[in-house]
Amino acid sequence: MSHYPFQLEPLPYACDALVPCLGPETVAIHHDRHQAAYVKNLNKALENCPQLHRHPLEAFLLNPGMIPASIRTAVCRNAGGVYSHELYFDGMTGCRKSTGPVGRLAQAIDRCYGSFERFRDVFTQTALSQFGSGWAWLAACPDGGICVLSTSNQETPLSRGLRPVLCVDVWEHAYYLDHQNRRESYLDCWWGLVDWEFAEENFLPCLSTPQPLTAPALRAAASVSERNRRRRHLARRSACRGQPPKAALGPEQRLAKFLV
Ligand code: MN3
Repeated sequence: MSHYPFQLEPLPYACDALVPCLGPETVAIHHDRHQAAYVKNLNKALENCPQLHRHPLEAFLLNPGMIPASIRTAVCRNAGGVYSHELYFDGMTGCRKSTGPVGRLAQAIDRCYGSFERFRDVFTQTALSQFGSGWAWLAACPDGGICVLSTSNQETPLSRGLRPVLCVDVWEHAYYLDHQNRRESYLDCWWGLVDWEFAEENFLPCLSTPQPLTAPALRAAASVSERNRRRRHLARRSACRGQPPKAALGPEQRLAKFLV
């Protein structure tokens, strides 16, 4: 998640890779318009504050007190938007098949919730009961366990000292074109897209990073997640080989297709 100026991370799959759960129009608008706007507005908010330019994204969310009061709200909202959307898009499988929880995360789910079915039920209910715009999260707790929570707007679990492992966007823009107001229908098919290997990659560093979260620990975790992302994108690109080459279209071309 690097540092200023932040870039719009490309989608790790073609924008039609999540069909039928999420159509290409939903994914293209969500990534190329919504996520892009958070990146742009975050850079704009930080523009005249060079002392913040070396910090990773997570640092703003973990320690908002270091941001001058005049830009704190803008930085936190937009940094939260960038952070959450990267985790959300990376957390879906695209061309690969979703497997179900794996490794240490699968063990933690069983230990904390008794079974995957029970965990899924708690997570779904949490996502459904988030009133208005927000997110549902699977997060790692300081005691090595996991928990499920929802947040409003662009707040992330980092502000509560929890490490995000997986998230789902329940703002209506994430699903309205495909599911209208039926959030339950969106969540139901989202479970079939979850990339559990990605979630496990996020969870493992939480078990070894010293708690409570500190800026150096976060920086180390951020560089691990950056390396993981690069590796994952390469793996996905090769998994998607042979699929229609829609990912080759740039954002503006993709949107032009839908918005004529
Ligand atoms: Mn969104």
